[in-house]
Amino acid sequence: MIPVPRLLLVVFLAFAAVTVASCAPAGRPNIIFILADDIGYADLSCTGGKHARTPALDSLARDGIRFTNAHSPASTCTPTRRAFLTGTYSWRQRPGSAIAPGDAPLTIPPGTTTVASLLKSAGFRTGVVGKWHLGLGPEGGPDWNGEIKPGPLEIGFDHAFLMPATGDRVPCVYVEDRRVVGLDPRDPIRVSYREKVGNEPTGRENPELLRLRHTHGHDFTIVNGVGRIGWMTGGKAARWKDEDMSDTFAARAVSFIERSAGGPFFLYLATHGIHVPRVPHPRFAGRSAGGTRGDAIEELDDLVAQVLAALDRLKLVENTLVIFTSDNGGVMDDGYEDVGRFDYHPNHPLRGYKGSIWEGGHRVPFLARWPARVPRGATSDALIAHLDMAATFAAITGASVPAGECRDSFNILPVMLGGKPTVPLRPHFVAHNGGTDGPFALIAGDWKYLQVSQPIRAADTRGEAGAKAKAKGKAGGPPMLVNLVRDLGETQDLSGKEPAKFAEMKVLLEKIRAGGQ
Ligand SMILES: [Ca+2]
Repeated sequence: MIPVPRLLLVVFLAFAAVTVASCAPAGRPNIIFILADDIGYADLSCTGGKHARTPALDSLARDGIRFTNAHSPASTCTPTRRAFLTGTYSWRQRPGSAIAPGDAPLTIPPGTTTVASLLKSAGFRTGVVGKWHLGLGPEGGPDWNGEIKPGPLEIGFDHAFLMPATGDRVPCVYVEDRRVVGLDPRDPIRVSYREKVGNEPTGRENPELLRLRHTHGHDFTIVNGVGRIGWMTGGKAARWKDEDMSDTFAARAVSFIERSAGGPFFLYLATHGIHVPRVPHPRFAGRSAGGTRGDAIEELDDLVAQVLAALDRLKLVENTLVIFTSDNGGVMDDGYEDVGRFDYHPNHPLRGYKGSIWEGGHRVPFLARWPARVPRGATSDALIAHLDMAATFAAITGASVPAGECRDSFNILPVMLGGKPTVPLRPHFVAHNGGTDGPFALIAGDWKYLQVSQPIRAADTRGEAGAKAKAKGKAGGPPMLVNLVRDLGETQDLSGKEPAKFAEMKVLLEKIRAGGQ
């Protein structure tokens, strides 16, 4: 039996907890930011896709707002993720804006303001689950067999469950907080991106051992029957199974939500779906109308469904902001024979793919559901970017952004809540494909200036069948000016017809690149 003084204390604390909860600002939601990988503009049913069914994602669009002019900060993975977390273009930051190797050191220095550190300072419990690809550890790279530090826990996250880099890069293990999960110390991990380590088979030397063949690259160490980029040895007990990865991330996300249900919490859920290698769980194999790539989309939708079901079960739907978007545009063949049918364009009606400064490289689906505040079934053509989450989340939660930090982030909350401001909240957006020195493109108002025109990659041309994008363009071709309102497919260069606008956009891009807004 509980002694009376302790019983009184328990009753008081329970009352205090209820009082605090009921006094919390009504506008302070939990926030879940789901960043899918390589999902294109037309890959969801609710954005016009016919090659996969996405009922969970469609429900977000139906019950929230769908943006049609949202942009990933780059058209490749690492720079987009860094820009999202820091609210600053990746090309402004050291050590440059390349795609990080799997053994790179942490690319966001501790002390940098991030979306996570902002929300943590506002009293949120913060977690990241899924693909990291921002480097880990100190200069020289992480110690996979020891404490992996610095990492997400040093830049604002309370908890992390990660794939360190990408599914096609070694090491093929998960990291929880600062340790490799399930590592047997008698079988230490060694990783190299310079030379072969250990004597395990590689895709190049032993292609007969592959269950998924590569189309280019991806012929280093074979893990789980798939050739990867980079060499690894050891850590056998810790290695992931590709087909279980989506369910693993879903379970870890749900577990974090359950543990944080007292709120408020922030979850950055970075899916592996649908990056290569696409190896969906057997329950999705052959299920879609779009081959293996379509199956991977349906698996991704199922991951989102598991998260939404947990919110429903925990009665957190009403005051949780759930955002779904992609880290760059869609791509078909990205190195493995895991595509299936080619009779659709993942970014229709946009031109180009992942890795391009055409709209197909960076204009992506963007859905936001928050029943307490965001109107149901709304659409918005306001220009927004993942960079804007820092300022927007700060506005929602009352967190204050330190001076000089998150400098490319605009508060887009008014348009997320259904408003239609007469002056754009984000006046412009600079697209790039990942290189620190460009090429860049600038969107401002109806116009887009491209520093160079780029080709449609030969490997992707089969995916063009359903698209109208047939513009001419050569690698390193001359700068272009297009009108996105009249010509979303970027087929007509108006630089000759609109020389004043062309010059104005060129100068504005130079100004922003030099540090201005
Ligand atoms: Ca990506």
